[in-house]
Amino acid sequence: MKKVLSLVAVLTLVFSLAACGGSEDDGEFAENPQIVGIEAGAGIMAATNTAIDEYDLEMELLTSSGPAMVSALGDAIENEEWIVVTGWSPHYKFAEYDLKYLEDPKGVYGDVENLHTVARPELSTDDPDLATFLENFYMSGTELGGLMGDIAASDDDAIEVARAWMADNEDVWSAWMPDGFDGGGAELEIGYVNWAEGVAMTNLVQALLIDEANYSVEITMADAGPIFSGVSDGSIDFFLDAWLPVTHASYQEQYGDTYEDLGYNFEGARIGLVVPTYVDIDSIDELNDYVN
Ligand code: PBE
Repeated sequence: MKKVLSLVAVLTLVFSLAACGGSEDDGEFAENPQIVGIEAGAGIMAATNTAIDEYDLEMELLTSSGPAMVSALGDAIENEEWIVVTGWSPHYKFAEYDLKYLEDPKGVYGDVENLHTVARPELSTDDPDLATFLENFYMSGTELGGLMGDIAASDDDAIEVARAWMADNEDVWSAWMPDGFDGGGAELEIGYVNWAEGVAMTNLVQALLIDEANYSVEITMADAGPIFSGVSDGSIDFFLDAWLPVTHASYQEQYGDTYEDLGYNFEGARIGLVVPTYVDIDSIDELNDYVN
Protein backbone atom coordinates (compact mmCIF):
# COMPACT_ATOMS: atom_id res chain seq x y z
CA MET A 1 0.00 0.00 0.00
CA LYS A 2 2.83 2.35 0.93
CA LYS A 3 4.56 1.58 -2.35
CA VAL A 4 1.46 2.36 -4.35
CA LEU A 5 1.08 5.66 -2.58
CA SER A 6 4.65 6.71 -3.20
CA LEU A 7 4.36 5.72 -6.84
CA VAL A 8 1.32 7.95 -7.08
CA ALA A 9 3.28 10.73 -5.40
CA VAL A 10 6.20 10.36 -7.82
CA LEU A 11 3.91 10.30 -10.83
CA THR A 12 2.08 13.37 -9.60
CA LEU A 13 5.38 15.17 -9.21
CA VAL A 14 6.54 14.11 -12.67
CA PHE A 15 3.32 15.30 -14.26
CA SER A 16 3.33 18.60 -12.46
CA LEU A 17 6.94 19.24 -13.47
CA ALA A 18 6.07 18.45 -17.06
CA ALA A 19 3.24 20.95 -16.85
CA CYS A 20 5.68 23.68 -15.81
CA GLY A 21 7.84 23.15 -18.86
CA GLY A 22 6.40 25.97 -20.88
CA SER A 23 3.31 24.29 -22.24
CA GLU A 24 0.61 26.71 -23.32
CA ASP A 25 -1.82 26.28 -20.50
CA ASP A 26 0.39 26.74 -17.49
CA GLY A 27 -0.46 30.35 -16.92
CA GLU A 28 2.01 32.00 -19.19
CA PHE A 29 2.73 32.54 -22.85
CA ALA A 30 4.04 29.77 -25.07
CA GLU A 31 7.67 30.04 -26.14
CA ASN A 32 8.60 33.06 -28.27
CA PRO A 33 5.19 34.63 -28.07
CA GLN A 34 4.14 37.18 -30.64
CA ILE A 35 1.71 40.01 -30.42
CA VAL A 36 -0.86 39.13 -33.05
CA GLY A 37 -1.23 42.25 -35.16
CA ILE A 38 -3.22 43.26 -38.23
CA GLU A 39 -2.52 45.02 -41.57
CA ALA A 40 0.84 46.79 -41.83
CA GLY A 41 -0.72 50.19 -42.55
CA ALA A 42 -2.90 50.26 -39.42
CA GLY A 43 -2.15 52.97 -36.87
CA ILE A 44 -2.31 50.35 -34.14
CA MET A 45 0.69 48.60 -35.73
CA ALA A 46 2.82 51.75 -35.51
CA ALA A 47 1.60 52.29 -31.93
CA THR A 48 2.49 48.70 -31.05
CA ASN A 49 6.01 49.07 -32.41
CA THR A 50 6.33 52.12 -30.18
CA ALA A 51 5.00 50.08 -27.24
CA ILE A 52 7.57 47.33 -27.89
CA ASP A 53 10.30 49.99 -27.68
CA GLU A 54 8.91 51.92 -24.75
CA TYR A 55 8.16 48.88 -22.59
CA ASP A 56 11.16 46.87 -23.88
CA LEU A 57 8.83 44.03 -24.74
CA GLU A 58 10.41 40.69 -25.55
CA MET A 59 7.72 39.99 -28.11
CA GLU A 60 7.57 40.47 -31.83
CA LEU A 61 4.66 41.98 -33.65
CA LEU A 62 3.07 39.68 -36.22
CA THR A 63 1.63 41.39 -39.30
CA SER A 64 -1.68 39.82 -40.19
CA SER A 65 -5.20 41.13 -40.84
CA GLY A 66 -8.26 42.09 -38.82
CA PRO A 67 -10.12 38.82 -39.52
CA ALA A 68 -6.98 36.68 -39.02
CA MET A 69 -6.38 38.39 -35.67
CA VAL A 70 -9.92 37.54 -34.56
CA SER A 71 -9.55 33.91 -35.60
CA ALA A 72 -6.21 33.59 -33.77
CA LEU A 73 -7.95 34.99 -30.73
CA GLY A 74 -10.81 32.50 -31.07
CA ASP A 75 -8.44 29.54 -31.43
CA ALA A 76 -6.43 30.57 -28.36
CA ILE A 77 -9.57 31.02 -26.29
CA GLU A 78 -10.88 27.62 -27.32
CA ASN A 79 -7.70 26.10 -25.85
CA GLU A 80 -7.42 28.60 -22.99
CA GLU A 81 -4.00 29.61 -24.22
CA TRP A 82 -2.46 32.93 -23.44
CA ILE A 83 -2.53 35.35 -26.34
CA VAL A 84 -2.12 39.08 -26.80
CA VAL A 85 -3.54 40.89 -29.83
CA THR A 86 -3.74 44.42 -31.15
CA GLY A 87 -7.33 45.24 -30.31
CA TRP A 88 -9.76 48.09 -30.73
CA SER A 89 -13.29 49.15 -29.97
CA PRO A 90 -15.82 49.36 -31.47
CA HIS A 91 -15.37 45.69 -32.40
CA TYR A 92 -17.67 42.68 -32.15
CA LYS A 93 -14.94 40.57 -30.50
CA PHE A 94 -15.84 42.16 -27.16
CA ALA A 95 -19.41 40.86 -27.46
CA GLU A 96 -18.21 37.41 -28.51
CA TYR A 97 -15.43 36.82 -25.95
CA ASP A 98 -14.45 37.91 -22.43
CA LEU A 99 -11.59 40.28 -23.14
CA LYS A 100 -9.77 43.14 -21.47
CA TYR A 101 -7.42 45.92 -22.48
CA LEU A 102 -4.04 45.84 -20.78
CA GLU A 103 -3.36 49.06 -18.93
CA ASP A 104 -0.95 51.34 -20.73
CA PRO A 105 0.79 53.40 -18.04
CA LYS A 106 3.05 55.08 -20.61
CA GLY A 107 0.07 56.22 -22.66
CA VAL A 108 1.42 54.84 -25.94
CA TYR A 109 -2.04 54.05 -27.31
CA GLY A 110 -3.48 57.48 -26.61
CA ASP A 111 -6.88 58.37 -25.36
CA VAL A 112 -10.35 57.72 -26.71
CA GLU A 113 -10.95 59.17 -30.14
CA ASN A 114 -13.62 59.39 -32.84
CA LEU A 115 -14.15 57.83 -36.25
CA HIS A 116 -14.32 60.41 -39.01
CA THR A 117 -15.66 60.43 -42.52
CA VAL A 118 -13.08 61.87 -44.90
CA ALA A 119 -13.98 62.77 -48.48
CA ARG A 120 -12.19 63.72 -51.66
CA PRO A 121 -11.66 67.43 -52.19
CA GLU A 122 -14.66 69.02 -53.95
CA LEU A 123 -17.11 66.29 -52.96
CA SER A 124 -19.26 68.73 -51.02
CA THR A 125 -19.20 71.27 -53.86
CA ASP A 126 -20.04 68.63 -56.47
CA ASP A 127 -22.75 66.91 -54.47
CA PRO A 128 -23.98 68.90 -51.46
CA ASP A 129 -26.74 66.39 -50.63
CA LEU A 130 -24.25 63.54 -50.48
CA ALA A 131 -22.06 65.67 -48.19
CA THR A 132 -25.07 66.40 -45.97
CA PHE A 133 -25.91 62.71 -45.80
CA LEU A 134 -22.32 61.89 -44.84
CA GLU A 135 -22.26 64.65 -42.24
CA ASN A 136 -25.50 63.29 -40.76
CA PHE A 137 -24.27 59.70 -40.80
CA TYR A 138 -23.60 58.78 -37.18
CA MET A 139 -23.96 55.50 -35.30
CA SER A 140 -24.23 54.88 -31.58
CA GLY A 141 -22.32 52.07 -29.91
CA THR A 142 -25.45 49.92 -29.81
CA GLU A 143 -26.27 50.54 -33.46
CA LEU A 144 -22.80 49.88 -34.82
CA GLY A 145 -22.19 47.03 -32.36
CA GLY A 146 -25.45 45.39 -33.42
CA LEU A 147 -24.71 45.64 -37.14
CA MET A 148 -21.12 44.43 -36.69
CA GLY A 149 -22.31 41.48 -34.62
CA ASP A 150 -24.94 40.60 -37.23
CA ILE A 151 -22.31 40.61 -39.99
CA ALA A 152 -19.90 38.49 -37.93
CA ALA A 153 -22.62 35.96 -37.13
CA SER A 154 -23.98 35.64 -40.65
CA ASP A 155 -22.82 33.71 -43.70
CA ASP A 156 -24.54 36.20 -45.98
CA ASP A 157 -22.71 39.00 -47.74
CA ALA A 158 -22.23 42.02 -45.51
CA ILE A 159 -24.40 44.17 -47.79
CA GLU A 160 -27.34 41.78 -47.38
CA VAL A 161 -26.91 41.83 -43.61
CA ALA A 162 -26.84 45.63 -43.81
CA ARG A 163 -30.10 45.55 -45.78
CA ALA A 164 -31.72 43.42 -43.09
CA TRP A 165 -30.47 45.90 -40.49
CA MET A 166 -31.97 48.75 -42.54
CA ALA A 167 -35.35 47.04 -42.54
CA ASP A 168 -35.30 46.99 -38.73
CA ASN A 169 -33.83 50.45 -38.19
CA GLU A 170 -35.52 52.80 -40.61
CA ASP A 171 -35.99 55.40 -37.89
CA VAL A 172 -32.21 55.54 -37.46
CA TRP A 173 -31.13 55.91 -41.08
CA SER A 174 -34.04 57.96 -42.37
CA ALA A 175 -32.83 60.81 -40.17
CA TRP A 176 -29.55 60.89 -42.15
CA MET A 177 -31.22 61.39 -45.54
CA PRO A 178 -31.57 64.96 -46.81
CA ASP A 179 -34.98 65.83 -48.31
CA GLY A 180 -35.36 64.55 -51.84
CA PHE A 181 -31.97 62.81 -51.74
CA ASP A 182 -31.41 61.42 -55.25
CA GLY A 183 -28.02 60.74 -56.81
CA GLY A 184 -29.46 60.43 -60.32
CA GLY A 185 -27.46 57.26 -60.94
CA ALA A 186 -24.09 58.90 -60.19
CA GLU A 187 -21.17 56.53 -59.65
CA LEU A 188 -19.35 56.47 -56.35
CA GLU A 189 -16.39 54.58 -55.00
CA ILE A 190 -16.02 54.05 -51.26
CA GLY A 191 -12.69 52.86 -49.87
CA TYR A 192 -12.41 50.69 -46.78
CA VAL A 193 -9.94 48.53 -44.88
CA ASN A 194 -10.84 45.05 -43.61
CA TRP A 195 -11.63 46.27 -40.09
CA ALA A 196 -14.97 45.11 -38.72
CA GLU A 197 -16.42 48.54 -37.93
CA GLY A 198 -15.46 49.90 -41.35
CA VAL A 199 -16.83 46.85 -43.15
CA ALA A 200 -20.14 47.36 -41.31
CA MET A 201 -20.40 51.11 -41.93
CA THR A 202 -19.24 50.87 -45.54
CA ASN A 203 -21.71 48.15 -46.49
CA LEU A 204 -24.52 50.00 -44.78
CA VAL A 205 -23.76 53.27 -46.56
CA GLN A 206 -23.37 51.43 -49.86
CA ALA A 207 -26.76 49.74 -49.43
CA LEU A 208 -28.44 53.00 -48.42
CA LEU A 209 -27.02 54.97 -51.33
CA ILE A 210 -28.00 52.27 -53.83
CA ASP A 211 -31.43 51.35 -52.45
CA GLU A 212 -32.62 54.68 -51.08
CA ALA A 213 -30.80 57.38 -53.01
CA ASN A 214 -30.28 56.10 -56.56
CA TYR A 215 -26.48 55.97 -56.69
CA SER A 216 -24.31 53.33 -58.31
CA VAL A 217 -21.75 52.45 -55.62
CA GLU A 218 -18.62 50.32 -55.69
CA ILE A 219 -16.61 49.58 -52.58
CA THR A 220 -12.89 48.88 -52.67
CA MET A 221 -10.86 47.23 -49.95
CA ALA A 222 -7.19 48.15 -49.49
CA ASP A 223 -4.66 48.97 -46.82
CA ALA A 224 -5.01 52.31 -45.04
CA GLY A 225 -2.21 54.12 -46.91
CA PRO A 226 -3.66 53.63 -50.41
CA ILE A 227 -7.14 54.51 -49.12
CA PHE A 228 -6.01 57.83 -47.65
CA SER A 229 -3.99 58.69 -50.74
CA GLY A 230 -6.93 57.69 -52.99
CA VAL A 231 -9.29 59.98 -51.09
CA SER A 232 -6.79 62.81 -51.36
CA ASP A 233 -6.19 62.40 -55.10
CA GLY A 234 -9.92 61.99 -55.74
CA SER A 235 -9.83 58.41 -57.06
CA ILE A 236 -11.85 57.35 -54.01
CA ASP A 237 -14.89 59.42 -53.02
CA PHE A 238 -14.80 58.83 -49.29
CA PHE A 239 -13.64 56.68 -46.37
CA LEU A 240 -15.70 56.16 -43.22
CA ASP A 241 -13.08 54.71 -40.88
CA ALA A 242 -10.52 57.47 -40.20
CA TRP A 243 -9.46 57.26 -36.52
CA LEU A 244 -8.67 60.74 -35.25
CA PRO A 245 -6.89 62.44 -33.70
CA VAL A 246 -4.61 59.59 -32.55
CA THR A 247 -4.48 56.39 -34.58
CA HIS A 248 -4.39 57.94 -38.04
CA ALA A 249 -2.45 61.04 -37.05
CA SER A 250 0.33 60.29 -39.54
CA TYR A 251 -2.17 60.00 -42.41
CA GLN A 252 -3.84 63.19 -41.29
CA GLU A 253 -0.48 64.93 -41.33
CA GLN A 254 0.26 63.67 -44.80
CA TYR A 255 -3.15 64.11 -46.43
CA GLY A 256 -5.20 66.27 -44.07
CA ASP A 257 -4.68 69.40 -46.17
CA THR A 258 -6.21 67.81 -49.24
CA TYR A 259 -9.04 65.59 -48.06
CA GLU A 260 -12.18 67.05 -46.56
CA ASP A 261 -13.10 65.96 -43.04
CA LEU A 262 -16.90 65.63 -42.87
CA GLY A 263 -16.92 65.10 -39.13
CA TYR A 264 -17.25 62.12 -36.89
CA ASN A 265 -19.61 59.18 -37.33
CA PHE A 266 -18.77 57.37 -34.07
CA GLU A 267 -17.53 58.59 -30.69
CA GLY A 268 -15.47 56.89 -28.03
CA ALA A 269 -13.21 54.56 -30.02
CA ARG A 270 -9.98 53.24 -28.56
CA ILE A 271 -7.03 50.99 -29.39
CA GLY A 272 -4.65 48.94 -27.24
CA LEU A 273 -3.30 45.52 -26.43
CA VAL A 274 -6.08 43.09 -25.66
CA VAL A 275 -6.02 39.71 -23.89
CA PRO A 276 -8.66 37.20 -22.81
CA THR A 277 -9.75 37.89 -19.21
CA TYR A 278 -8.18 34.62 -17.97
CA VAL A 279 -4.75 36.02 -18.84
CA ASP A 280 -3.63 36.88 -15.40
CA ILE A 281 -2.03 40.29 -15.90
CA ASP A 282 -3.47 43.78 -15.99
CA SER A 283 -0.78 45.93 -17.53
CA ILE A 284 1.55 46.00 -20.53
CA ASP A 285 4.28 46.47 -17.93
CA GLU A 286 3.79 42.88 -16.78
CA LEU A 287 4.03 41.18 -20.16
CA ASN A 288 7.74 40.37 -19.95
CA ASP A 289 7.27 38.58 -16.63
CA TYR A 290 5.33 35.89 -18.40
CA VAL A 291 7.50 35.34 -21.46
CA ASN A 292 9.52 32.13 -21.43
N1 PBE B 1 -7.92 49.96 -36.26
C1 PBE B 1 -9.32 49.89 -36.63
C2 PBE B 1 -7.36 50.89 -37.23
C3 PBE B 1 -8.35 51.91 -37.34
C4 PBE B 1 -9.60 51.11 -37.38
C5 PBE B 1 -7.83 50.46 -34.91
C6 PBE B 1 -7.36 48.67 -36.42
C7 PBE B 1 -5.90 51.28 -37.12
O1 PBE B 1 -5.22 50.85 -36.18
O2 PBE B 1 -5.40 51.97 -37.98
